[in-house]
Amino acid sequence: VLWGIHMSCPGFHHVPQHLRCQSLSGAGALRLNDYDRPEAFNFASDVLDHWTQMEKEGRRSPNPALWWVNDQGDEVKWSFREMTDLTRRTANILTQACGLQTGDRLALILPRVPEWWLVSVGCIRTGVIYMPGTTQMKAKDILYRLQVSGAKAIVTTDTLAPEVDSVAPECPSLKTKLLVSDHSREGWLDYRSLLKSASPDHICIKSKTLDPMAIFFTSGTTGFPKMAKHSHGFALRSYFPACRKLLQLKTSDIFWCLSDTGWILANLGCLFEPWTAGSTVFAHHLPQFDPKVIIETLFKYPITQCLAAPSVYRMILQQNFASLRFPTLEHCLTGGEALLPEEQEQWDRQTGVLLYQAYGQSETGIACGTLRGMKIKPGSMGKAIPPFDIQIIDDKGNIQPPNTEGSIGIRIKPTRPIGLFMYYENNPEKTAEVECGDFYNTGDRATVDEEGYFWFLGRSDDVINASGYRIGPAEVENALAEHPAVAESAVVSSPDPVRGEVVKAFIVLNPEFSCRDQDELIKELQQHVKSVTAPYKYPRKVEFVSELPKTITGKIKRSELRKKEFGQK
Ligand code: BCO
Repeated sequence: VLWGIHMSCPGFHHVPQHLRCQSLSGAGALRLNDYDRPEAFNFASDVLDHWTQMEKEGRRSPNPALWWVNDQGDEVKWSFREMTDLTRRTANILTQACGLQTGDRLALILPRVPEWWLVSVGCIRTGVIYMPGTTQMKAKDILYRLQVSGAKAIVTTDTLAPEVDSVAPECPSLKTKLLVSDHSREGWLDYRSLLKSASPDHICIKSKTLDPMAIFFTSGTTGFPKMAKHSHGFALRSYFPACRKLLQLKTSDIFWCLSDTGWILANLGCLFEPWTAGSTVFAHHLPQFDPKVIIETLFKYPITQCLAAPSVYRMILQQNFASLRFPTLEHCLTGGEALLPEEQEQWDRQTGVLLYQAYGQSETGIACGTLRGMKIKPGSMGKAIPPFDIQIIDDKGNIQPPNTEGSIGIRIKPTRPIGLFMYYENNPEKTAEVECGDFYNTGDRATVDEEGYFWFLGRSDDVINASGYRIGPAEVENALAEHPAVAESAVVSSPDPVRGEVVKAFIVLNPEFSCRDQDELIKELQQHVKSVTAPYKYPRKVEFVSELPKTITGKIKRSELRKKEFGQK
């Protein structure tokens, strides 16, 4: 198995002299200010290998770089030296066994297994553009991603391999299927065997900061998810002093980010933020979400900081445990959906730990937040984090005064800040659509107060944010349309005490289904959606209606339905 590999750690590639810094205070070897734009940067060689060198020189505590556990009592603890070794081996697998080159795309669909870290960093070493995706995806979701991206390779486990095989013939670009498993499968390369025999010698690419690194799929109101493309600068942003203040991580910290590996939040919380600071990344396999397991884990392991979606904290609070005083927990951060002030206060009361909020999207990473130690205003998502200049704008890009509702805009002119997505791949129309004057328009509505704190209000379009998932209504409506009972549907967001918001479907039935038992039919439709697309999108609420509200041109008025759900006029 992986963790039995002997370490050899060959020649270490030094951090470029111009980026070196004498005093190391929690961050790695780069010395930058918030607005620097170094020409070259690579997270693997500039950050990971830096900490490996620190370990070798005895200048970092013996805490592991990655500490992974599962429900069966298995544990993996890898040092930075081991991470360097294993990710270099992985880089060689990608370029040699898989035949991939810099700029090729790889779909990375792995659960929280140690190999997720190895393949992500292996891609960064080689310049292969990785595209994380949730393991909840079904064959159709995977097919779309492989086709639209022209991916040359996919990495996944036994669970999804049959789904991939069912669509692979329709993906002419797909040349390599890499399996992370203890078993082999016909037509697939066996990652674990290859890792054992791969060479640990690899020379990291010299990536420019603005060279592409990763693609995150992100949902919109219409059509299929867009490809938000990020440069290596996305990882560099974790290095900027303002970003370091968000968590103030130290090498002794043990940081647990609970996000699914398919989301940008996991890239930040499981890779860039903690490792830039030389901290330990803690990970629990958690194949099925269970708040009790999270509570037990926070009691059992010396975790000092935690990052999760508000729904996770909410679900923990709703467990009614006798005590939530976790012995080592010092700092908690949340983001991905709105959090109510009373929930923030309840977390503080029950755990004795403040819950800080941040805000971001797949396009932005963490854009604003309440930095550790900064005054918390319950319900606010904090202040802009440089180099992002965030303003509330109107639909022409004019900056609005404090306490005026508008869209959250991130300044992109005259200079697009490091860390913001580059563009939507193959989609100049959508890229242009989100440009508004001098700003990138996030599509999220908010106000800002006189002290610069942002207050989230909701989406300006029909996109649904259910328990931290961004869901396009059309994706759910298309899935429903495949069921014979559905004549037409409109999908909107609806308030929910546990998940903040959930997906609700208003459905007009085909006449032959109108006398079916309604509860049974709802379950069947929900099951149907779960079977044809990633189940997190399924409508948790369903209402059968005789007709849908429409404009005179026949367009469904989702906003009318949504307003009704939220008790607005
Ligand atoms: O609730 P149900 O049981 O009816 O259905 C659940 C699952 O049981 C089911 N499911 C999951 N995997 C399945 C499956 N069914 C069939 N096959 C599978 N392979 O489907 C439903 C999934 O819904 P869920 O994931 O919302 O539910 P769950 O398991 O209760 O998880 C709760 C949360 C809170 C852990 C989950 O919703 C979550 O992880 N939310 C956070 C998402 C997140 O990380 N967002 C951040 C995005 S990045 C960002 O916002 C930018 C910030 C900088």
